[in-house]
Amino acid sequence: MKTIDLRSDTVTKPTPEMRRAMMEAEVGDDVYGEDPTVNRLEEQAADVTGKQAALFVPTGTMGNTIAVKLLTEHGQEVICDSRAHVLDYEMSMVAWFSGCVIRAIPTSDGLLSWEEVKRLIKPVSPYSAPTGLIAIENTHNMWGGTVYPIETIYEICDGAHERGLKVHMDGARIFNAAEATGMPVREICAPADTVMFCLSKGLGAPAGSILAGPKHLMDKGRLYRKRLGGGMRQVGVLAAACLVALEDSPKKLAADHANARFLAEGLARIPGIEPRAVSTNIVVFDVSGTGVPPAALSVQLKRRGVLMNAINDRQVRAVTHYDVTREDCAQALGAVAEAVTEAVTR
Ligand code: TLP
Repeated sequence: MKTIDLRSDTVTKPTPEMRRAMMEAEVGDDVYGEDPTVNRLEEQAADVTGKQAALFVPTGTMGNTIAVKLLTEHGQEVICDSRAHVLDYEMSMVAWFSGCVIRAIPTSDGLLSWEEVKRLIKPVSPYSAPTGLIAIENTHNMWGGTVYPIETIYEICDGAHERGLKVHMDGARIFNAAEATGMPVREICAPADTVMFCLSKGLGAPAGSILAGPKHLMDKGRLYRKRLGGGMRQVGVLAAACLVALEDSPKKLAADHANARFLAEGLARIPGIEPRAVSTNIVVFDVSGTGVPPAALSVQLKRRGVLMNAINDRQVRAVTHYDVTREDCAQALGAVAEAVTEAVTR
């Protein structure tokens, strides 16, 4: 039985083209800046984001960690939404590596507004930690792949810059935002000081992310990357797959988005299940109305060859990607309906 893995788009396997490129990659020692394939990837990533320079990092977490370090001083506050990846899933690296605390804003969709941010900005004073940075997540993972309207990004960035603050965009899935809005990536992240995006999620590379921003910051970021253990030597073998991902994969995202909508429509027909509106490739759905706890549902689905993660005590997340087809999604819907009915009638 084929396992239908909807736990995340991180599970995508490299395509035959990526594997071929990996095998043929020209490599050198990237710590000396001598890996031609990494250098090419960094140039293309700078171009696609419209930033002066880019840095190839092993993970999105390392990209965010370096960005926060570059844009803050020890003892400052970082404003983000209360379910941000930097807050909930990065093992307190904001505190651990940058010595900052987070000021979280509760939202109903993961998207901050300048009105909310403005109220929480703190000046230097003898009491409070001054605000240094605003981190925005686009698309927003745990709220179901929600997308920032471009006006909101400008309002936040312009407002922050007027006050001498920086903005980092956690754009792990910025290509999904580009697909959803029809805007080029470079326009979406233009007003942010730095942007991180992942090649290892919907774009399908086996590993690798990019941090992009001003050249002087990326030069400094290279040192932080080494300090964090991210000097990866002949890593052109990975960069080669990332170049293919950058070139080939964005055009596949429309199908992922359509599959996510199909999943959500089907889930909405199952009594007791309430999916959030879908904008990209992530479906977050509330199962509390079924009486089946999310973790139990996840176990039941696994027995039926379908993998989805419970993300809290009410919600389950399903993420579409190029390794799941429309038929797989239909089968996954059948498995959810069956698991719920079985639990209810037992
Ligand atoms: N997200 C993963 C898990 O860590 C939750 C997933 O399965 O979705 N920013 C955002 C918005 C992310 O969703 C992720 C990974 C990261 C950063 C970190 O990327 P990696 O896993 O490469 O460190």
